[in-house]
Amino acid sequence: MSNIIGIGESPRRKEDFRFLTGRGNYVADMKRPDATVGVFIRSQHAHAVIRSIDTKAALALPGVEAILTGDDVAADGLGGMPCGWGISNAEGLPMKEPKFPMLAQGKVRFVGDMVAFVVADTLAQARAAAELVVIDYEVLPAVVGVLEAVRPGAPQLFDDVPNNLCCDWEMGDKAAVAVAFRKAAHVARLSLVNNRLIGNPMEPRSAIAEYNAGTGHYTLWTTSQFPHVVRFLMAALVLNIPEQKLRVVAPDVGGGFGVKQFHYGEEAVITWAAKRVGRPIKWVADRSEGFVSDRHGRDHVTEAELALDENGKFLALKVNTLANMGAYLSTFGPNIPTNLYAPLLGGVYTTPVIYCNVKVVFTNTVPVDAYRGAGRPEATFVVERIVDVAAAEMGIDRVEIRRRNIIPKEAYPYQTPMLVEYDSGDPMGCLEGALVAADVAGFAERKAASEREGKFRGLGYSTYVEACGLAPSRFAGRLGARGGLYESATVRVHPTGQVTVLIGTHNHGQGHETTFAQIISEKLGVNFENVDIVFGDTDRVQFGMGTYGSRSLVVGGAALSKAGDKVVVKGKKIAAHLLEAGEQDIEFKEGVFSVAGTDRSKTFQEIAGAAYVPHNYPLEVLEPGLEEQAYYDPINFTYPGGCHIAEVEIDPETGIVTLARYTAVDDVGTVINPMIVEGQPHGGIVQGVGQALFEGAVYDEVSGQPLSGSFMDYTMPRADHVPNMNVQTHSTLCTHTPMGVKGCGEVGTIGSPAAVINSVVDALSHLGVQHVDMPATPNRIWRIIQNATMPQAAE
Ligand code: MCN
Repeated sequence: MSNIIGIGESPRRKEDFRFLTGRGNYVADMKRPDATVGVFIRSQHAHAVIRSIDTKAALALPGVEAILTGDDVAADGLGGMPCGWGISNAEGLPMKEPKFPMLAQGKVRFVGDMVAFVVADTLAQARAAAELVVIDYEVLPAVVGVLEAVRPGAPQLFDDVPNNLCCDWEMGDKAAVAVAFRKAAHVARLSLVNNRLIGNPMEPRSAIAEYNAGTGHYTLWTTSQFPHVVRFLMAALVLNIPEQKLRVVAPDVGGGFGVKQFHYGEEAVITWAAKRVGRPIKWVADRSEGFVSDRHGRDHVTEAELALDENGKFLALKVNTLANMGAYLSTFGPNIPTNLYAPLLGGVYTTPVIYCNVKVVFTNTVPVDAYRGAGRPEATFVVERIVDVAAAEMGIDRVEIRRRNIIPKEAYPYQTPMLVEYDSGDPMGCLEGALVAADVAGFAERKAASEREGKFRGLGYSTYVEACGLAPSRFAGRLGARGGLYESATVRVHPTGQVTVLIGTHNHGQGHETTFAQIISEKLGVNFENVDIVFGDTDRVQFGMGTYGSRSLVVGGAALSKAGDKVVVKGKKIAAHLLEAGEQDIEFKEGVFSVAGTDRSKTFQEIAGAAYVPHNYPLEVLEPGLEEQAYYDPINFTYPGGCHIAEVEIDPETGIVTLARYTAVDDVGTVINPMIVEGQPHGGIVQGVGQALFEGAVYDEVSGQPLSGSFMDYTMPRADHVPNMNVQTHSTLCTHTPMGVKGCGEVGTIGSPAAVINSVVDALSHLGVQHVDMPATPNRIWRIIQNATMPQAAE
């Protein structure tokens, strides 16, 4: 029976059966024969010189195989951890790029920095040995905040990085902005902090490494979003081993959210150590280790100014940001607060000139890199907050000021002043749709009802745009990317007509096994259950760039679509031969090749069979087999956008903010699977609500100790923190992706923090409150209310 499930349908997710029945294949559950266990010894100091490391007593313990330190790394002449993106300042001078050793050499620079690696027969033995390693530190003063790090006299992390400044980066037309500000009728100003976040995917990072002395091959199983990139970086730049002798497998991964899209030192150390020890090694991070070693996200301090004319039209935007890089440059680190941030400062508005300066700064904290949204939530937060500040100061309604400045649908494609050109969009349509969906008309009544109970109620808007589908390689190359950003797919049609897809993206929760199967089921007319999606294994899948930046459908899906087209082209050649017709006369529809205008036809299965049983085959013009591969490099980003409306209720007695209603109308282009396109924003919105109301990585400013190193001190949002959300789409088609698709994986985290904080500020606006920094915890809100009503009480 035919079961073609195509674009626009919502079948059950293929992958869920194995997850829901406990059959997932996670690294921590894997067992290798004769495996040892590895434990990292991490610095408990934020900044210190390593005077000596004494491993003698530890090595004497039973079961201990090896204890490796930075000296061993240096003795083997190995490289440091590479950064995949190089930025430069306005004069073209490259960023400061200090060495990031696999294991600390001479100095530690954050709590969690790796000092030694202990390998033993069992976890208990490895931990016992780690306890006996004596490390003599000379503790140095530490600096954790960006403002403090660039002050004269601040502790210096690296001798050759003056003022801890990695790069003084800029984008936009500074002179034109200055001219526009001189003409402004009003200037709105805002200082804000974008709080540091810890991703906390459900599955902690883990790895198993194995070396085969017979063949010289290494295998690394790792919790990664991009196994091919890990293989390339590790083989070519870190361990200097032949790339073809290294297999990297990223099997089922229990959530990534960006945290697993970097090449981590742990991966390199364990692979290197596996050869030295001569046995497989397994390392599984515990949750506390994740807090101080998973890359953190966000952490900006920003001053923004918006110039407006007397009618509330935006004339210019000026943004100065200090971005925290942590102690070292992670794989994408410097790219996030610069190239993924400044180009989106135009938002959905016609602001004609923009200037952005970003000081990228080293501090004694965990390295900072991409976390879901990566740069774009930060940009959206700046823009959507300052628009609200301007509206309040000028006495213009917040929807009205947006209407006056939003790019009209007819103006697309729209060239922004910050490099990017939005190909399509309808932000006004999203706004109008969201106003209805959120029942904004009924807000006054709901507010009055809250007031009767002594509560404050607020409504917040975020009309946002983002750039996803990373990335046009040419564009990225101009901006400092040290690699390409295309994607690859192979469609392997078996003799039975069943299909295996090999794709370079990685599925760690987004439903690729379902949506990619839908694309092929529709394109080839093959039953949905007869399409399998394979990813995450460098020995099985051709080189691919992996998953991040909501690129899997836009870039990977496009490669897949192209490869599927090639299969159809070849199928037509085979059909023409079998049906004794001209190739141009062959039509293909719903799995059947037919000669136009006749009843002569062959099914897809018959064609596949013939491809592998080429009796009577014109071999001089047709090769046997039916397998096609395509690489796709986009010509532009895609620009999903939309309008999010949050409604909160605040209890002034406790400061607790309750998210009462949440509405999102997102433009994600063609929707492949409506159920997944509802689920992705759901998850993203909850993460954005987490940033706005609960989460924040905090360090002690003097010692550099993390103060939020466990779930006791770092609040993740829970199911009862969010209401039923109203998530809808209002799509315009992307003009350059094969299926008109735009990404949807990050829209939730990008749109929501501003919507939530704008609603919190609205709820407190009668107290004269103009801004609230994230997270809007009960403590913070209670103090704000106390300060506004009884100034002395908050002290
Ligand atoms: N999709 C669709 N129609 C569209 C757009 C997308 O049906 N118009 C489908 C896609 O086919 C895919 C899913 O929606 O099944 C998400 O697609 P896409 O926007 O391409 O995003 P990616 O698959 O590249 O996922 C990455 C993105 C990012 S950057 C983070 S971080 C993230 C996220 O998505 N991490 C996640 N969503 C996550 N979801 C889960 N469960 N776990 C994570 O770690």
